[in-house]
Amino acid sequence: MKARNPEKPLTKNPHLLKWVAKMAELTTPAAIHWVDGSQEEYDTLCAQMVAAGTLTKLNDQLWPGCHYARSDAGDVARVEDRTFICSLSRDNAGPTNNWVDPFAMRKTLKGLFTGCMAGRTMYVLPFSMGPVGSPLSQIGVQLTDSPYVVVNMRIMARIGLPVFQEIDKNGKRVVPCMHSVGAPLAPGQADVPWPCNREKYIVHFPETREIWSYGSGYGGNALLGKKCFALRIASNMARDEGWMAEHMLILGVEDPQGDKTYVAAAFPSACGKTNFAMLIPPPALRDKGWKVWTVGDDIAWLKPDARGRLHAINPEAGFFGVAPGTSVKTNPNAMAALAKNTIFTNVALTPEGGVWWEGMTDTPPPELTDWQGKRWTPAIAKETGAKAAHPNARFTAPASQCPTIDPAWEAPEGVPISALIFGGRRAGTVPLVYQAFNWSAGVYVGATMGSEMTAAAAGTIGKVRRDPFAMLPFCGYHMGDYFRHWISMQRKLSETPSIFCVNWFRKDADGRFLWPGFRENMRILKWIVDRARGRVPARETPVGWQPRYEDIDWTGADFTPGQFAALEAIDRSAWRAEIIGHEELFIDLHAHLPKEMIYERELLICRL
Ligand code: TSX
Ligand code: MN
Repeated sequence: MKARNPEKPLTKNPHLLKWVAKMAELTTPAAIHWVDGSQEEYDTLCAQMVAAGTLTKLNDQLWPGCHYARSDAGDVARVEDRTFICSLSRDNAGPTNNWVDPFAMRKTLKGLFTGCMAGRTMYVLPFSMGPVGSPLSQIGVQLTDSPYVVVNMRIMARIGLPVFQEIDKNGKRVVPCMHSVGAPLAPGQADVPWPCNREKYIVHFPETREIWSYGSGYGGNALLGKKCFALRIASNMARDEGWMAEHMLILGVEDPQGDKTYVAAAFPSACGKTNFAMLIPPPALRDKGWKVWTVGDDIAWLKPDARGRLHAINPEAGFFGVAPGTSVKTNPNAMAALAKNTIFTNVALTPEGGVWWEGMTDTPPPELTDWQGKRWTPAIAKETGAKAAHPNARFTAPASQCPTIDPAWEAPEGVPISALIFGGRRAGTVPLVYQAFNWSAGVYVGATMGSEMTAAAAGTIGKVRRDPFAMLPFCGYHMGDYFRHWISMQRKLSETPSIFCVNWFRKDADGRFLWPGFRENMRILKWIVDRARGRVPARETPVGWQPRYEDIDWTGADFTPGQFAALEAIDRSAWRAEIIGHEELFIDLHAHLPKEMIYERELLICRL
C-alpha cells in the first residue's frame, strides 16, 4: 500500500484551510503534516523521535508499546505565573487570573510566533474533547511543531480523520489552538532532544475562544485540549451555554442490586484524585457486590439533559497522571492501565529498559538513570537526596486500558450524576464526611474548599491554600461569576445532585492520620451513594448531615465508635477560625460574589 502524503490537506473546510495557511505564513515551518491519527502514523512519529533522541523505546517484553521521554530541566510542570486570560475587560478575568490586554498580547504573540517553526514540521492536529459526535463534545484544532505533543494527544483525546470528517460534516465551531515550543532551527542547525524556550506564554482569549501556547512542550502547557481547552476555555463556553466544565473525576458505584450511581468529585492536587477514581473496595464490601467503575480521573463536563437531570462526560480519552506514589498497593488499576502503550515523561530508567519512580516499589532498584540522565543509586540518593523520578513525572496512558473503565465511559449522552463531592487535605477542622443541607450550601462548600501544603516548595507547610472547586488555576473568568454560575445551575435542574465534603487526611494530636484512606474510602462512598438515593438517615449538625457510626458499613474493619467520633467531630472554635479564612477569599472577590455566599456564611455562623 502506498503511504499517505501527510502534506495533503485532510479537510475541505475553507475556514480551517485559510487559518492553517495563515499560521504557516506566520510561523514558516519547513513542512506541514495533516494528522490522520492512525496507528501507523503514531508508530512512524515515535520511531522518528527515537532516532532524534527525544524518545527511548522501552523493553518491549517488560513494557510493550511504551516510550520514555526526558524533558528539559526547566520544562517540567505547568507555569501558572505565565498563564494569561486575555479578556477585553480585566474585570472579566478577575483577581485570581493573570490578565493582559488582548490587543497588547496579540502583538507580543505575533512577535514570538513569527518564524518560530522554522526548520520544523507544523502538525495540523484535529481533536474532539469527548466522544466524536456526542452532543456534549467540543472540537479543537491544534497547530504544533512538537511531535511529542501529537503522540501524547493521540492518547489523551480523539484525534485525526474522524474529527476532520466531523468538522467537514457539521460546520461546528472549532477552537483554534496555536502551539510552538519556540525553538526554530537555522539551516543545518542540530536539534536537541527536548526543544523549548525559557520564555513561556500560555494564553487564552475567552471571547474569541482561542488558545496560544509558546515555549513549553510539557503536559498542561502543550497538550492544549486538557487544561487550556477543557477547563479554561470550556468554563467560558459553559457559563454562556448553561453547562459546567469542572476539574472533577467521575466514577460509578455499582451496588449489590446491580444499580449504578454516578458521582463526580473535585479535589485539589496531592489528594489522590486518580486513586479515588480507580478505587477498589475492601474485600468485605466487594464480596457483598459493591464495585467502583471509572469514567474519568481529571475533568468532567456536566450538562442538564432534556428532563433536567445532570449528565456528565469525561472529555478526555487518557490519563495524564503523576507517576510518583503510584503503585500496585496505592492504585493497581492505574498500574494496569499504564502497563502498555504508555508514554512516560521524567521518570527513571532501569538498566533493563524499564521505568521506575519513587513509591512504585518499597525497595528501589540497585541502579537507575534518573530523570536528568544521571546515574542514580539508593546510596547516592541517601547522600544527596536526589530523586530518581521528577516529583511531577507523568504517565500518558489510554483510559480504555483501565480494568475498571465504565462500560458507559464513551456514551454520547454521558452518565447521570447523583452526587458531587468536594475534598481537601486538612489535618484538622474538616470532618471525614458530611452532606451539605442543599444546593446553595453545597456551592458554599465548593467555593471555600482548601488544602494544606505538603511540599515546602509550594509555600508554608500546614497553611490552608484556598482552591475553590479545585479550579483556582483553571477557571477562565472571574471566580465570583463562576460561583454565581454554580448557584444559577439549580434553576436549570429538575433534581439537583446531593453535595458532599470529604477529608481523608484528618490527623490526631500526635500528627497521625485518623483514617486509613485508600480502599477504606469505599465505606464513605457507600454512605454517600446511600444518602443520594435516600436509603439511609443522617444526623443534623452545624455543618450539614453527618453519618452516625451505625450508618457506615464496617464489615471487615475494626474501627471503633470512638475513632469515628474523632473523625466526625466538629470543633466550634476551629470552625470560627475557618470562617475567617472563608472571609479572606470572599474579600478578594467581593464585587462579583453572589449574595448566596454571604447568606450561607451567616447561616453557618448562626448554627455554630
Ligand atoms: O490517594 C490517597 N487516598 C485516596 C485513595 C483512594 N492517598 C495518597 C495521597 C497522595 C496522592 C492517601 N493518603 C489517602 C487516600 O485516601 N489517605 C492518605 C493518608 C494516609 C497515608 C498512609 C496511611 C494512612 C493514611 N498509612 C497507614 O494507615 C498504614
Ligand atoms: Mn488536574
